[in-house]
Amino acid sequence: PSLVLALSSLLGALALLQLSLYLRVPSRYGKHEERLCRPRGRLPARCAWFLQELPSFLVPALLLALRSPPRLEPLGCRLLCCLFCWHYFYRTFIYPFFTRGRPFPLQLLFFGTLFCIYNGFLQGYYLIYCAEYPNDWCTDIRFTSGLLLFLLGMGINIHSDLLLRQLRKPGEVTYKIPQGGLFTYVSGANYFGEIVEWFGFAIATWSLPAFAFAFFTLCCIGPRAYHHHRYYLKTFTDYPKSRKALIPFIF
Ligand code: NDX
Repeated sequence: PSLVLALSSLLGALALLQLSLYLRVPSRYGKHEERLCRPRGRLPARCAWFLQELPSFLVPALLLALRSPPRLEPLGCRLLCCLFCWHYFYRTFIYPFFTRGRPFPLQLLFFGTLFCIYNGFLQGYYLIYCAEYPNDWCTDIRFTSGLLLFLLGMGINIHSDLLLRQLRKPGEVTYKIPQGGLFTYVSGANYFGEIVEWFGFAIATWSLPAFAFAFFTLCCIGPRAYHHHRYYLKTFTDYPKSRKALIPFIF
C-alpha cells in the first residue's frame, strides 16, 4: 500500500507539472510542432504510437501472467483489469495501424514510453496485488456507473479518432475542420471521450491510482484541447463560433 500511495502521489505531482508546462505552450507534436519538415529526430506515427503505448498493455499483462497463484477474484477485480488492458489493446494494436498522423518526435516518444511503463505498472500492480473488492462489487453503484461512463467515454474517443482520421486521404498531412459526432460541440471531442473514460474507470475501481491517472489525463489532454481550439480559431475564419474547446456548452 505504501508503494501504491507513493507512486500515485508522484503521478498527481506529474499531472501538476504537466499542467504548469503545457497550459500556456502546447506539447510539441502533431499540429503544434514547430519545425514540421525536419525528418531527423522523428519516427513514423504508426511506429511511435505502437512503441509508446505497448508498455501500458504489456506491463499489466506480464504482472498478471507472473502472479502465482493467479489472483483475480472476485469478478469485479477481474473485469477492472480487463477494462484497462482492453483500452490499451485498442491503443497499441489498432489505433496506430490506422493513424494518418505526422511523424512523432523521438524525445517525446521517450518520455511517453517511460510514462506508459510507469502507469501500466501502477494500475496493474494495484489491481492484481493490492485491490480488495467485496464479492458483490459488480452490483455496486460505483462499479456500474463507472463502467457505463468508461464505455461511453471509450465510444466517444474511438468514434472521434475515426472522424479525425477520415479528414485525410492516405499520405495527406493537412488539417481540416473536424465535423460530426461530438465535434459539433467541441474541438477536442476525442480528448473529452478519453477523460470521461478514465474518470469512469476511477469511479469503477474506486482507487487512488485510477483517480491519479484520470487527473493526469485531464491535465495532459485538457490543455491540449484548449490549444487545438485556439489553433482552429486562428487558422479557419469559418470555424463554428459556438463550438467549445473541451466540454460541450461550457468550456
Ligand atoms: N500519449 C497519453 N510530461 C501521450 C503522448 C505524449 O497516450 O514529458 C499521454 C498518450 C506524452 C504523454 C502521453 C504523456 C506526457 C508526455 C507527453 C509528451 C511530453 C509529456 C510524456 C503518453 C511530458 C511530463 C513533463 C509530465 C513528464 O498530423 P497529426 O499527428 O496532428 O494528425 C492527427 C489527426 N488530426 C487531424 N487530421 C486532420 N485534420 C485535423 N484538424 C486534425 N486534428 C488532428 O488526428 C492525429 O493523427 C490524430 C489525433 O490527433 P490529436 O492531436 O487530436 O490527438 P493526439 O494528441 O495525437 O492523441 C491521440 C489519441 C487521442 O485519442 C487521445 O485521447 C489519446 O491518444 N491520448 C493522448 C495523449 C495522452 C492520453 C491519451 C492520456 O493521457 N490518456
